[in-house]
Amino acid sequence: MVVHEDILRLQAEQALNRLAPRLATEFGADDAARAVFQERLSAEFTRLFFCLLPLYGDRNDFSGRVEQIVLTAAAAWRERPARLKAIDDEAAADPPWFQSNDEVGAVCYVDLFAGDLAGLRERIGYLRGLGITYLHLMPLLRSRDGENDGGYAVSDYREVDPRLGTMADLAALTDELRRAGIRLCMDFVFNHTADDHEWARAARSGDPECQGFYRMFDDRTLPDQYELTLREIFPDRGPEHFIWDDAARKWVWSTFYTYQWDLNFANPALFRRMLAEMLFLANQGVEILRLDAVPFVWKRLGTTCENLPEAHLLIQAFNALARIAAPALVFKSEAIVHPDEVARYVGGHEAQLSYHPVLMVLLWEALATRDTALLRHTLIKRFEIPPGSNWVNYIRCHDDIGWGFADEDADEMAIDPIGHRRFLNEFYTGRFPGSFARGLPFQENLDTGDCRICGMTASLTGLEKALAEGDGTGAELAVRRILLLYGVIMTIGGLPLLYLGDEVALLNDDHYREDPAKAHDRRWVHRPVTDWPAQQAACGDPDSPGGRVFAGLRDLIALRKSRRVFAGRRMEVLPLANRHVLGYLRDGAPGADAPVVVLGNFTERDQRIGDWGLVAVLGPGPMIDLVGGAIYSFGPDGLTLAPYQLVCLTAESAGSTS
Ligand code: OTU
Repeated sequence: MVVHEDILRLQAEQALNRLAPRLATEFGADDAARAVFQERLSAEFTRLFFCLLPLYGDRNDFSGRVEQIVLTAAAAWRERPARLKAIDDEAAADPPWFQSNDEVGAVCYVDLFAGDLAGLRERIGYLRGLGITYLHLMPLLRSRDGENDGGYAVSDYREVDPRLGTMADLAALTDELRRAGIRLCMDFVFNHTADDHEWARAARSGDPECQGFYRMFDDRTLPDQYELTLREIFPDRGPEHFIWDDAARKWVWSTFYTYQWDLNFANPALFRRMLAEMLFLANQGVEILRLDAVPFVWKRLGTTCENLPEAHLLIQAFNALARIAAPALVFKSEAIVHPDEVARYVGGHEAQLSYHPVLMVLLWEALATRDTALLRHTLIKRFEIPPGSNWVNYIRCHDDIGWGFADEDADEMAIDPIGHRRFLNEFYTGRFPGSFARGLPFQENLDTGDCRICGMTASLTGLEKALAEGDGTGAELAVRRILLLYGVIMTIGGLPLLYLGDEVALLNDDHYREDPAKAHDRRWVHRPVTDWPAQQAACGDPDSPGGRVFAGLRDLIALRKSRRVFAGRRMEVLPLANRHVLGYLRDGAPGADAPVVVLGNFTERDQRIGDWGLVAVLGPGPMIDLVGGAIYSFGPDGLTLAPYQLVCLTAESAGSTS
């Protein structure tokens, strides 16, 4: 039966009308709050309804479920503190804040970076000094004892890990950060909870309601059928995605570690409960939620259970509800999957921000191969995303690097994707002859030879090896590699995200091996503890590699902030004849600053660029490099870049404007 869209719209309208008396009761005498809520609800309701309908519309209690979901949002809006309602009013700005060149992100674990939330407050000055405006604190909610996947096994969404502080401390921190011009980003780990979350504990002791929050099975019939089409996520664990729970006497779906139990979003009651948790976090003052593991949140038999259309509807529904009850809230999707799939989560109605994993991996790829061809090809194909959204560009994060470029992109460049990934793994584990990298393999699959890479930026760019060998030239090249990679993400368009520790070139840290809760997971090698006295010494020492990186990075951040041409993501890859050099043009919007051409040399040799096309872009006169301050002229020999040099060229006459 084809149901005409008009009829569905009518149904949505009727559902909205039925809500009015319920909202009147919910808000009581608070007419002002009700009026604002009602207005936003009217604006978003049809969109919300059309997301929920395919998810839950086949249930005969559908309209009651919709009503409960909206009432949950209304309750959260009533509880939203006035100071946050004030920032909600700024949320509709066009262009949105996250497209500004003023924005620079940073990410860390609270305990590793600053001990606890009180310690973090003391580091706000440090972050400000670097120019940070967006701070992602990795999981800081209460998580299970022992192994907890770095906090990605959440035991309670409403309680901060007691070792770090309290929820009140967190809320106060968001205010203090905001006063310092920094927005707080937190993870919303919503694909799974820890196996000791109160719902999981209740499910274990037989509570049918809580059992319905997870994906639990009496026997292997369905699990065996699902397994036929699922992909291995953590190959070290083997191919299984289900764990037998003796207390519940059921098989429980767990995509990641066995103690991370996947939530069942096919159950609208669970959707509503997670909505309440999400809005609770927003009401603490968190402005950006990183949607952890988004591809996995919906499952359907006979599929890979990744990136299903329903996963998108789910996020769109959450987005619509955020627009209604916490408009300042922005989503960042964490989809580390095929680039086509990554892009599908991005947009004003879904996730306004998204990690850009393919840029990250191809920067590393270009560094290993000294060839920017695949990087350029991919950027031309894949940099574009809808208006109202932005990329979050990064070099490293707390996870491993998996070589997630598209096979078809590689094929188009006559590169064998499988062989190429094998080479990259060999290179970054330091096994490839002549490699400068000192990474570790992660989740090596002995059947396929596939693996991913762990390591700090400084260890992957050659600093660890150079220092161990007393090789001064090698250390210098490593520093330049770090600044080249960060220079690209500061200037290419999108919001750059600094992995804290990289700003002083911290190396791999082997201490995790001594902790039985961490020893099995090599990602801990790139999660070092910040040693503040050492860090401060490094920052102040312009001759140490850490000090060089710190000063260089601070200058790059200042450069980004000084020119509006680095806002947004209008970017054109230049077809330079020299494949060792990545070049792109930033020309901003009409009326913005003068155009800038960025050129980056991905090799340890001088590289000459003879493309006269550059003259057409920048004019025939002298050019100034905004990074080093030198004046360049395009002579008969073109221009020459030093090893790993990054320049931002603009016509000299435009050099002094801002
Ligand atoms: C995320 O990563 C987190 O970043 C990890 O630290 C967690 O372990 C994991 O979720 C579970 O919470 O597989 O190797 O496409 O690739 O979500 C990292 C998304 C991961 C997944 C990603 C996941």
